[in-house]
Amino acid sequence: LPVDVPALADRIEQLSQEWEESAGGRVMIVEDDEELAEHYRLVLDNGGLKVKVITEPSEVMSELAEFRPDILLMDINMAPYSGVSLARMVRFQPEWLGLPIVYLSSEHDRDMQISAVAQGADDFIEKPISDTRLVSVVKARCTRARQLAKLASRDSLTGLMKHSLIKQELAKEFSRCQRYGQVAAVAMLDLDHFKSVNDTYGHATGDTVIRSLANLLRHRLRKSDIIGRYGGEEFVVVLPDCGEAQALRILQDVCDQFSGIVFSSQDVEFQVTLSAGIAMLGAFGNAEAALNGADEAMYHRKKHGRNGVTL
Ligand code: GH3
Ligand code: MG
Ligand code: MG
Ligand code: MG
Repeated sequence: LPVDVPALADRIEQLSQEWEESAGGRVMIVEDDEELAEHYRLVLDNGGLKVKVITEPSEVMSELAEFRPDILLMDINMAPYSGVSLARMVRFQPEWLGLPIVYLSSEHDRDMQISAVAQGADDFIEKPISDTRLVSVVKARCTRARQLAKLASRDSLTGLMKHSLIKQELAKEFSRCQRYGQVAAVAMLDLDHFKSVNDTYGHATGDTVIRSLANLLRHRLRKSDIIGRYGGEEFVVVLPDCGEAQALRILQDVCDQFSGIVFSSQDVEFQVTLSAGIAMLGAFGNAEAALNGADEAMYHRKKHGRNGVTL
């Protein structure tokens, strides 16, 4: 087989970068043997992972919510508990449906191992396991879990953050502003008369328009700005370290540039405008209220002429 050496080198480079990204991966270990648990903790900690050891199985559910691991490593026999029923319990929560669960057990019976995995886990590692192998398996799974979570939080049409992630990021920015007394703005953007764009040119063309705005935002805004598709034809942007005048200038610029784009559908050319509302985070008691403020400002703009920005 011919081997494409440069491509292979690129791939190896990419893989080692992913490996680096797994640093700080979060591992929860449920193990009733305290000495063994401490050993795993040391090994994984030395591998650059953040580790939480649970020796009391009944605490797993509450600790999960607190620690939010990327992977759960579990013993099977923890009298009077069974790891299998614990895994089933974890899986019963929609929130933890995608959490990798790996058994780490000295159970040698193959049928037992297969049945244990079938009941809600991802894999079974038979003890003893070498330290290097443990670190490598856990890191690989952490990397994959993080990549999946990242993918799941992105909108498939535009690649922008989805509703849930943008709200999370806005809340983070809000507390940063409160803590350090910084200024930041949040803006809500909504396409004007978009229903008629769809009705006239079709949904596929409508999708192109939505993607164009996403691309414009990506190019026009700073790397540190947070951009999300809030809903169908609604976008939210968060501008850290940004005062009123600057926020107005940026959003007005986005508005102008967007209205200048000429779309075409079956040889008919058309343009689309947008309305935006801005709120300064510092003027509100919480992130949710600031977002409502931006929404109200946007509706104000809709009522007073569209194609522009209101603060
Ligand atoms: P306004 O200026 O008041 O915002 O009018 P509008 O027509 O834009 O507002 P409305 O909320 O009534 O309509 C939004 C439209 O956006 C309706 C829906 O079909 C369309 N839409 C939502 N999501 C998508 C999408 O993913 N793709 C396409 N093509 N259209 C979408
Ligand atoms: Mg045990
Ligand atoms: Mg709308
Ligand atoms: Mg609209």
